[in-house]
This record gives sequence, C-alpha cells and structure tokens, in this order.
Amino acid sequence: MNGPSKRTAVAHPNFALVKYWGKRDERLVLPHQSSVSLTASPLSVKTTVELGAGSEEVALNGREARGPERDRVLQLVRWASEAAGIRPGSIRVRSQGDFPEAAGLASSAAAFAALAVAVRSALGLPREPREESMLARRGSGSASRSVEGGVCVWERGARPDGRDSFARQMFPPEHWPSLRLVVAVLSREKKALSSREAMRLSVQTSPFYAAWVEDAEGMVTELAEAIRNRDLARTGELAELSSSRMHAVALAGRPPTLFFGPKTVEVLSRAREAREAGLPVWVTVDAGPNPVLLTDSAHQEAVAALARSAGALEVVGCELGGGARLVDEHLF
Ligand code: 2P0
Repeated sequence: MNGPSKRTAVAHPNFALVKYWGKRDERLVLPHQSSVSLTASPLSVKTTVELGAGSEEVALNGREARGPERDRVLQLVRWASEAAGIRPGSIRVRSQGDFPEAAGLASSAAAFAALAVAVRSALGLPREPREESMLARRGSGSASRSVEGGVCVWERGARPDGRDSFARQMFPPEHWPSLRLVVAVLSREKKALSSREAMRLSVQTSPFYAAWVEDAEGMVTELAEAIRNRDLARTGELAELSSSRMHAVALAGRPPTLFFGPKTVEVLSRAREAREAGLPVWVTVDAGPNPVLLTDSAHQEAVAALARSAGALEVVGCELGGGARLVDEHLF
C-alpha cells in the first residue's frame, strides 16, 4: 500500500423472516437454503478499518478480540486484499455497536457488513453491493443481508465457488414504512453456543434437516408475495413458522440445542393470546433468547408493553432501514 488507508462504514443489523440455518460449505459460508430478512433501523454498528497502519489491532465493542473471533476479522481483510492484488500491511479494525452483542441480536451481521464495505473502499475499490455482500458473507453468513437495506433475499446459489451466493434487495425501506420490529432484550448474556456450532450440529445430527431445507426454500416465494402486498398477517404467520421450524430442527439435534429461555416462551405465549384478542403481533427468534416482534406502527406501543410485561429488560422499536454506507467519522 502507498501509505495508510482508513475507511469507516455503518450498517444496520437484519432479522431473518425466513431463517438461514446450516451451511453446505463451511469455509466459504455457503448456505443450504435461501433466506429473507428485514433491515432494522436505528440499531447500527460502525466499523473503521485502517490498512498499512503502524500496528495490528482488532477491537470489538471496546475490547481486544482474540482467537477465532480475531482471525475471522483479519481473514476477511486478507481475502479482500488478495482479491484486489494488494498487500494490506498491518491491519487495524475497530467496531462499535449500539446494542448488545452475541445475544442473538445480529451484531455480527452488521459488523461484518460494515467491515466488508469499509475494507473494499480502503483498498480503493468502488461500491459494488454484490461483491460487498459476498465478502461480508464469508465473515458471517447473515452479514450478506446487511449490505443493501430494506427487505433482502440471500440466494443460496449453486456454484461450488460461491459466486452466485449473495444477498440482493427485494424491496426498498420505503416499500413498507408502517412495518415495525420490536426487539425485546430479555437477556444481555453472551450465548453458550455460537450459531456456527449450533448450525453444524443441526446439519449433522437433526433428522429433520433435509425437510427444513426443502420447506425453507419454498417459503421464500410465499413470503416475497406477502411482503409485496404489505400483508402483515401473512408475513407474520410465515415468519413465525420459519422461526418455529428452525428451532424445532435445532431441538431435534443430538445433543439438542435450545435457544429459548423461560421469558422467550412467556413472550411467545403472550403474543399468541394477544393475537387471538385482536392485536397484530407475530414473533421470530434467532439463535438466542431474545425475540423480535413483528407489528405495525399503530400497534407498536401495545406490542412493546406486551414485551415489557413478559420481562423484557429493554425494548427497541425498529423500522426498515437502508443499506451499509461509508461515513467520514472514524472510530480512531
Ligand atoms: C439468520 N441466524 O438467518 C439465522 C437465524 C441465526 C438464526 O444467521 O456461522 O452469525 O457466521 O454464518 O450469520 C446467525 O448466524 O452465522 C444467523 P455464521 P451467523 O439470521
């Protein structure tokens, strides 16, 4: 590199309505099935990368990253540099989110999407969402869906080299301005089992895994139609179904993986009761105990109150957000 090059990007996390669960290629992070997600604003992660820095550093949310976590970050920067034919020199990365990490709130998705956008820019490459999505994917699968914003679909692709496995925008954020995601933080503890390990267990040991793949792929088209029509009931029903089926697959593994805590179950049952009483609310849960409740702007307060009454420590109301973007304010 000719002197240091520093860039910063900001990205929102995303929450999948048709979940991604399981890889057909672990090294390239290629999924067995396609998935669909909503980009959640205002939650965001900012990542600054400097190439050719005086010293090496990987700091995530104020602490120095170690082991596999550090390697994943450095490896992504090296892949991007190699593809661009540039020696990156010493690599410095800092990433800072405004929400709890590793609690099933998709912090790695936003962080790796921001990193992919920042590092390509630091290498002098133009913005190319498809390339950024594929690069982000190698850091963390779900990160592929945080590059473009709005409603995104990550196509599983078929090529062994992964060049057809990237996320693209299905609908911009303006498509459905009244849609709300109410994130209920039930626990801020780091989860015991990473998504990566849990997925591997499901693929290798869950007898329901093959059925999951086939079913999820079919659900993508159905969900796209529901979102196109801004049909909240249909969208919510499909989201809850995909989430339930993902957790059923994980629970059927050996050993079983259970992400729900008692308060997660409380939220699920209260949401069902409220829905039967006329409140439009559906629940999706990622690889952790914290649920995300789907509703519309008119019912956001009632849904937030429901989450609090079930024991939420914090409730964050989100709407559809835009894609990852470069900013001028660096973290160092
Ligand atoms: C998703 N999750 O579609 C699913 C649903 C969690 C449950 O993608 O191994 O951090 O880095 O590709 O993307 C979380 O897993 O996993 C995830 P890796 P990632 O959002």
